[in-house]
Amino acid sequence: HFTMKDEILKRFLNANGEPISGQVLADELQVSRTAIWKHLQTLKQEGYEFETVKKRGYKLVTVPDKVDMGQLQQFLKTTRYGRQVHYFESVESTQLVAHELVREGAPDGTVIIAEHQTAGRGRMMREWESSEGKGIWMTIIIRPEIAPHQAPQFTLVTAVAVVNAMKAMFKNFTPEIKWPNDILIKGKKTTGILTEMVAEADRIQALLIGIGINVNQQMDDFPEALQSIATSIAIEEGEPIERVHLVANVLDFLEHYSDMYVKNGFGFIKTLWEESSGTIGKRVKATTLREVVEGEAISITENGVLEIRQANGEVKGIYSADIEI
Ligand code: BT5
Repeated sequence: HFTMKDEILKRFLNANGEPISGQVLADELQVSRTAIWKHLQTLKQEGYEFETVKKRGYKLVTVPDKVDMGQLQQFLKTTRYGRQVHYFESVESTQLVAHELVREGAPDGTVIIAEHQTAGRGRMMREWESSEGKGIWMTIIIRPEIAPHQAPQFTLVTAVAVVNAMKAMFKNFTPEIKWPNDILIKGKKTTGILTEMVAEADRIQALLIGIGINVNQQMDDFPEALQSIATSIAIEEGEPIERVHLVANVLDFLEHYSDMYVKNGFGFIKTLWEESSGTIGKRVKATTLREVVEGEAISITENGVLEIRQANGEVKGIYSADIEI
């Protein structure tokens, strides 16, 4: 939640390195100077550094590379998404925290974000490698007015939001969506999406959209088993990235697209999805829980189902699978 400390931080960030008087802050925020000083001590413990400027107050000289509430509010343009943030240095999985918060009634757009996950997970309880401070490991709780069977479409809505946020920010590579939940750069995975749902028979209570984005890893930060299949934005862009900008952009796009989706249906998402798809037109092998389907990926349907034309001409619709291209 947005606290007094966040408000103080926001003012220092907005001041662009100019000093702010402790007395002015105290007057404006209607607290004592001691209270201001205590909040500054807490911020120091979090890695922010201040200098005292004689007769003029304090100035912010070092901002840690963190995706905390105070910094995020600087860049957000959303009305709901990311307006409530639960920030952690380390958690098992932001999905688990999100499930708890859903039970407690967390509002639409609540974000859980962690610098490090000790038990990050992918689909079907696979492991998701979430190295400390290098990626974006977050879950967004959303409460859209849709039927449970529409939930898988939100994986595609999210993929389009992430891919377009990346395209708006980075010029040295072109990210592609791999159906259903990956974003690849030059064929290597940079983002995975995990959509979970809490629902009654006919009504969604909440979707828990987990997004893992490799941002500032170098190749040797990845475990060996991932080095041939994973990459990060910094590797592909050629320079380190301020994660908080990307988080804000992803949330902006996601709020916009999910609102449009709820209002107007899947049609325009499908168009955006096709624009960034690295799957359509390719020969693929889809492994579902029941079977293996091989052929050409020809389209996604209005429901987000992937259609594959097999060698015998028969077209099969795939609802969920692992895809090899
Ligand atoms: C996914 O699963 O791609 C969904 C990943 C979702 C992660 C986010 S992080 C925030 C939130 N909290 C969580 O605990 N999870 C979500 P899937 O399609 O099943 O892919 C999993 C496979 O990707 C693994 O079996 C590995 O092969 C590979 N993998 C694991 N970590 C990776 C990484 N950091 N980068 C690229 N590939 C990875």
